[in-house]
This record gives sequence, structure tokens and C-alpha cells, in this order.
Amino acid sequence: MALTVTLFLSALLLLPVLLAQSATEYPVTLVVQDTINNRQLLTYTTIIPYRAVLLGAMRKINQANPKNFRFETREDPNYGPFLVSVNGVAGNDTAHTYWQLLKADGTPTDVGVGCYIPEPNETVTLKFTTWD
Ligand code: B12
Repeated sequence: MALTVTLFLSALLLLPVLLAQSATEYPVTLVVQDTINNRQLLTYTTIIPYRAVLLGAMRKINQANPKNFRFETREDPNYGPFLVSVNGVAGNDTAHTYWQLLKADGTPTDVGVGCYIPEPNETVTLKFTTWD
């Protein structure tokens, strides 16, 4: 009996937390940086649902600004979507260029656009750069 009451009370206490999580939306900002082609730094902000992935934020930004923000991905059989191009600028294997994904602290994400979950209010940078 005591156990049942304890379980019931615990569930009751957790309920507001669960409801708050499912209703939460937050802004994320996307910066597009391409110093290789001397392009102007571009910044976009959108609102995403709780723990949505970066690709979802990019799609929302594209829908809101179809002329100013467009991108292409290629499906990798193992790792999911690979970001091939942003605003018409595509990575190139021969030139060793690619679009790198950087977290707010400037370090690269350890997963691609289809898996990365931005933090609330995080600024993620898409940086056109080279690999060695
Ligand atoms: C080389 C390499 C790259 C090169 C690939 C270019 C090239 N032509 O060689 C470059 C520098 C472009 C690269 C980029 C990134 N990579 Co990388 N990469 C590797 C590495 C070291 C070897 C891949 C390889 O050559 N395999 C052998 C070949 C024969 O197999 P393959 O299937 O043909 O390989 C292709 C895929 O691996 C693909 N690829 C490489 N990285 C990534 C990342 C993602 C998300 C996708 C979808 C595909 C992909 O490119 C390879 C060549 O075409 C692996 C780690 C490892 N040791 O496996 C990480 C690895 C695959 N990369 C990883 C990551 C996270 C990235 C980035 C997202 C990093 C970032 N924050 O920017 C970016 C991709 C961004 C984008 N534009 O979408 C992760 C993927 C983990 C995951 N579950 O998502 C790995 C496993 C490393 C890690 N951190 O653990 N990568």
C-alpha cells in the first residue's frame, strides 16, 4: 500500500516536468561562414521543438527564407545526411573542401545534421573549410 502511494506521488511530481518538456520550443541560430569564397557572414534564427535535430532547424529556415538559405544533403548509407552544399556552394573532394558543423563553443559536432540536437538558444555554425 505504502509503495503504491509512493509510486503514485512520484508520478504526480514528474507530470509537470514531462508536460513542460513536451510543450517546450526554443530558438536556435544558424551562422553560415564562407571565408574561402569571401562571402558575407549570414545569420538566421528559428524556433524548434524540444530536442529537434539541426536538419529540422535548417528546413524551417529554408522554408522561411527560400531565396536566402538553401542547402543540399546526400544520404550516406551509414551516417545519414551529409551536408553537400549551402547557398549553391558545394564541398569538393578534389579541392578538399566541405561544410563543417561547429557547436556554440567552436568545436565540431561529433555527428551530422540529421543527428545533432542543438541546445536551446545555441548558435551553430556551418563553416565552409578544408580538410588536410
Ligand atoms: C574522412 C572523414 C571525413 C571527411 C570525408 C571526405 C572524404 N572525401 O574523405 C570530411 C572531412 C569531409 C568529414 C566531414 C565530417 N565528418 Co567525418 N569522418 C571521416 C572519417 C575519418 C573517415 C571516413 C572514411 O574515409 N571512411 C572510409 C571510406 C572508404 O568509407 P566511405 O563510407 O566511403 O566514407 C565516406 C563517409 O564516411 C563520408 N563521411 C565522412 N564523414 C561523414 C559525416 C557524416 C555525418 C556523413 C553523413 C558522412 C560522412 O565521407 C566518406 C568519404 O566519402 C570518419 C571516421 C572513421 N574513422 O571512419 C569520420 C566520421 C564518419 N565523420 C564524422 C563527422 C561527425 C563528420 C562531420 C559532421 C564533422 C563536423 N562537425 O563537421 C563532417 C560532415 C559535415 C557535413 N558536411 O555533413 C563522424 C560521423 C559520426 C556520426 N554518427 O555522424 C565520424 C565517424 C568521425 C567521428 N566523429 O566519430 N569526415
